[in-house]
Amino acid sequence: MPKERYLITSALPYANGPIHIGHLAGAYLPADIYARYCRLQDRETLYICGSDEHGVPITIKAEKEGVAPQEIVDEYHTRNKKAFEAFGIHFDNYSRTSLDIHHKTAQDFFTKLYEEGVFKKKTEEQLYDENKQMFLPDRYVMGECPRCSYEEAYGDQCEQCGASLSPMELINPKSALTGSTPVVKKTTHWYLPLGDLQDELEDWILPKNDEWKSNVYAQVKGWLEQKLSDRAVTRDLSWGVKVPLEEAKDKVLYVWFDAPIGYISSTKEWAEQQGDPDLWKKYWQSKDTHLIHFIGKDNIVFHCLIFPAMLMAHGDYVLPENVPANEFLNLKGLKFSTSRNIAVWLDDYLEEFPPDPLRYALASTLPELRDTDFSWEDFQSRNNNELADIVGNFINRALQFAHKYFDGKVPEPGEAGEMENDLVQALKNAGKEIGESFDKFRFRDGVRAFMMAGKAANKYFNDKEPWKTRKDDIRDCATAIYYSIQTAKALAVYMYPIMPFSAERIWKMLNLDSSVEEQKWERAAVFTIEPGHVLNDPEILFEKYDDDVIQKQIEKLQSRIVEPAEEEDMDYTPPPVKEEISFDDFQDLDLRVALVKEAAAIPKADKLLKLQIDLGSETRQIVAGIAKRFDPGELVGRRIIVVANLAPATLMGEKSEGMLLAAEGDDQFGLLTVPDDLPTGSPIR
Ligand code: B3M
Ligand code: ZN
Repeated sequence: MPKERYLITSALPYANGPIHIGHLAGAYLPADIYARYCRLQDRETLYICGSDEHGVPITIKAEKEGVAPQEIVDEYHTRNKKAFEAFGIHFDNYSRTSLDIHHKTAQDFFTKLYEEGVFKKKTEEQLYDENKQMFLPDRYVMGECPRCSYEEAYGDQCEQCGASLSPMELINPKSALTGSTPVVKKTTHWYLPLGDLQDELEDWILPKNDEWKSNVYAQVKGWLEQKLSDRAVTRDLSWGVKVPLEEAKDKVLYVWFDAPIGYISSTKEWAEQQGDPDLWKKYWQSKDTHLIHFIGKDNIVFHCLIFPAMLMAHGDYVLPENVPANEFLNLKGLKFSTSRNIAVWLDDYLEEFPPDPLRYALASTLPELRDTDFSWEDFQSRNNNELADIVGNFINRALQFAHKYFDGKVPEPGEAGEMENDLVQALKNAGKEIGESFDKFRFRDGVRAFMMAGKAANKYFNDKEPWKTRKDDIRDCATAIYYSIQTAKALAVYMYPIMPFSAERIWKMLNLDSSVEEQKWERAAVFTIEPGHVLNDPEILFEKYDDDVIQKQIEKLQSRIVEPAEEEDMDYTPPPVKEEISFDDFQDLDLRVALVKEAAAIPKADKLLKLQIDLGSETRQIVAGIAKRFDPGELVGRRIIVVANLAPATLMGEKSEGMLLAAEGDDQFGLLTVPDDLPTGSPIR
């Protein structure tokens, strides 16, 4: 019988920042568990991913840092690839969308759809930032979501309700670059007519009620009910895959058009690495491939509607069989926020801890049907009370015993009794239950079933009391150790998808051939280790973490949170920059440091204060419109900055010889000042 073929993908993370545990819990850990499990089931398995290196998230980051987009993606591609590897996320290929092979694949895809007349070309009004002189697609514009009223929806998607949007739908749009209100301007784009594909999409999706997760199915059904509309797949930007049309050579493909094609180009790159460049076709162009996309919930619309619509319109490709999207993992009620640094970063974690305890803790709390919380306390208790006290303790005691009392060899067992039969049954059931759970994308249930097997093993060891039978029934003692060693092997196979590193360590301690990776799931509980087999020295499998170790992590997390000052800035619309002046014009201004000696109100002028200021060489009076902002007393003794050569004026009968400098936002106001040690009269240049 030919093997079943599985093509597994995880969302291509944007190469604009490091990976945090929210990402892992969404799209990577479940996919890796699934891929490892599929390999043990002897399925033909390919697990594909790569960096998403286009789109506005990349260019915004580059603009913020004042570097080229390529520099950003080079940095994070390398860094994220390494972190995934260290965490045991075992992709068959981790590609990147800036590669030629991807640009060509995406362009060919576009060209095929173009030639088949799939796209609609439309000239429509789009938002435009006059200050920056550019159109504002996607994340360049933010505003209120027309569906759920979330105030920070992006031009292409609302991350709160998941809806895919176009910038013109946003209520109260603001440029993400300048905060200004955009104007509208006409531009031409190519649209994917999702509306025309609605029936085909419904015929494909609606029967999936039983197979797809309820959170995914409900979202998709909701959008279908609202009717799909045309989506532009080209953009007026320069960073991205160039549109392969002469008349659109200044435009690029929408990142959500090219990125999912990245799954295909990553598979192509993999095929080339195998020395068989056509091998990718077997995966993508056979109708019997099980294509499974692992993603976070904010990517549902793209993977369940837009990409399938593209694949349908193209015609040569298999459609996803399932899209087991996860909800969000929060930090004890906080939403992960890269900008506010509310995150547990993967590379930080790996500097201090081994991968498996986090893999286990996350797998136990995956946001499979609703948002869940990660906490360091939960991490600690899962590690200490479950991994160390149950699984680790069992493996250690069994191996220690074999070393101390049976020469480090597997003893010859006596007859199996009820306890042995129960143990074997528990192991077989566990294999079945874990497997069925994984096959249904219920990873938490699978993890729980694994830990139940660990508990059964630990209980067996306790109930057998080999430390007693050693003295009065050595045969029964030998039976206990023989069964325990076989059980350790079974647990290694069952834990491998979740905790591959620890599984392989058990394998080594048991001194078994090859690796767990090479084993077969259904043979996990078959007792294959012969009496007399020599065991290696046991090691502690899971180290316990004390309160102070965990406390340190909690403090680290708290202390790094950045208050959202930047976000407040977003609401402020600065006035346009004035006309250019020459350097000489600037030089004509005489700005000086002055010390406020006296300050007083002016009768009948409730906005004005008069100040006596020391300019070093002279004392002057200036009148300033700051009475609503300051009490006169607060100003005395402050070192301010004044325009010293401004023509004098008379305000409310008071002479004013100069003007002080202040900054004014919406409600905020601040006097410009200088450090105290600057002498009065110092010029400012
Ligand atoms: N880079 C979005 C994200 O990281 C995107 C996924 C692409 S998958 C084709 O949320
Ligand atoms: Zn919304």
